[in-house]
Amino acid sequence: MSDVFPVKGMDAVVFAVGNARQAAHFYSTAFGMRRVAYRGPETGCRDEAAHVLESGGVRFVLRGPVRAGTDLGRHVAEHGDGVVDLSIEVPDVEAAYKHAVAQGARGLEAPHTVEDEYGKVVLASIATYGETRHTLVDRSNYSGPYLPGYQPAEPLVEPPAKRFFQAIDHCVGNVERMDEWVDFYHRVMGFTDMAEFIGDDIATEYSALMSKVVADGTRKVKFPLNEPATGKRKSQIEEYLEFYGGPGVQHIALATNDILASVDAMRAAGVEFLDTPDSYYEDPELRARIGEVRVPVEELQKRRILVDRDEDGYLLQIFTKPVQDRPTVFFELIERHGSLGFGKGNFKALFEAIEREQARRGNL
Ligand code: TYF
Ligand code: FE
Repeated sequence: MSDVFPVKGMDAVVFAVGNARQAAHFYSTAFGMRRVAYRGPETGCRDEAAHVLESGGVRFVLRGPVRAGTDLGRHVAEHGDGVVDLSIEVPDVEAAYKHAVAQGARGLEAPHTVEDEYGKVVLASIATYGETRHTLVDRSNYSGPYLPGYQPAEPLVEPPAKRFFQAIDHCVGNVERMDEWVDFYHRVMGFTDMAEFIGDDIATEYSALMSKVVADGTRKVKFPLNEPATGKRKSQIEEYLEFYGGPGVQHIALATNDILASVDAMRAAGVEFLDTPDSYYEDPELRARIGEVRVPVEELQKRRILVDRDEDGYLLQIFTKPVQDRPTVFFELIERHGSLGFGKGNFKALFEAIEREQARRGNL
């Protein structure tokens, strides 16, 4: 069967923020990322400043308005800091865009080529949930640090000797109607369901949400989609939708090969992670289910790292608290050892931790 929408992987996560310089500093110091490119008034871009940061194969672009009256500024005023674009690298932008639009996607920018001294990039954009978009990128004929118009830039601080993460594992959207967007990714991108989903039963038991995961055929691009459900208390997804002002990206999961070292370094730099009670680690049922992992459970417990196992292997994961004032975007660190799941066995502990934070904010 031929893939109707071949993808190479995630190209970038593009954030709209109130102050790109300070955000770039945060992701440099607290996430160990290296600044590689910049565009702004100094390079002839009059309305915004944008810093491009990398960690292995992860690329973040932080865009902030530098003057009044811009649409970017309006976006930040409405949603707070958030993700505006989950860019996807594709081998053929023209074909991908054509397929997407024929399948009912709303086209935002038709395919076009941009070039500078480093070569050519083909770009097109389609709309997804809320005000989020997917830019489709073909950079196979480009050698610059990001896109034409961006100039190479020095790191903002000396990057750590060992990076904290090296790939985007998955990008999660909070939406009002999950099945509508699951269907969108099926139709528009030819994505298929991954096994794991949270049905109504689990949803009402400990947290009011439903979730399904769609992914491309190679499983390089994975998009879980969450919908609020009516439970005993206010859904964490409802809280997001209220404070973000509609659907948007909830969390970005970053793949690491040393979650212990990364958590230690990020905590030392001031990143706050969700707490997990000691009872989680002392539960004999968990101990039995988890079996042997690469470190003693005490090392995980010390850091509040969660562990889950399925038929394919295990995974270690931990979640930050929201990284801006609004209770919206957060991050996950994930270290996979065979497991292709999303930590289903941790949903109860995780959702209870999220609900404790919701309660602290007075939103439960
Ligand atoms: O991406 C996932 O599915 C996991 C679990 O609000 C999860 O990281 C699901 C919903 C949620 C937070 C985490
Ligand atoms: Fe996740």
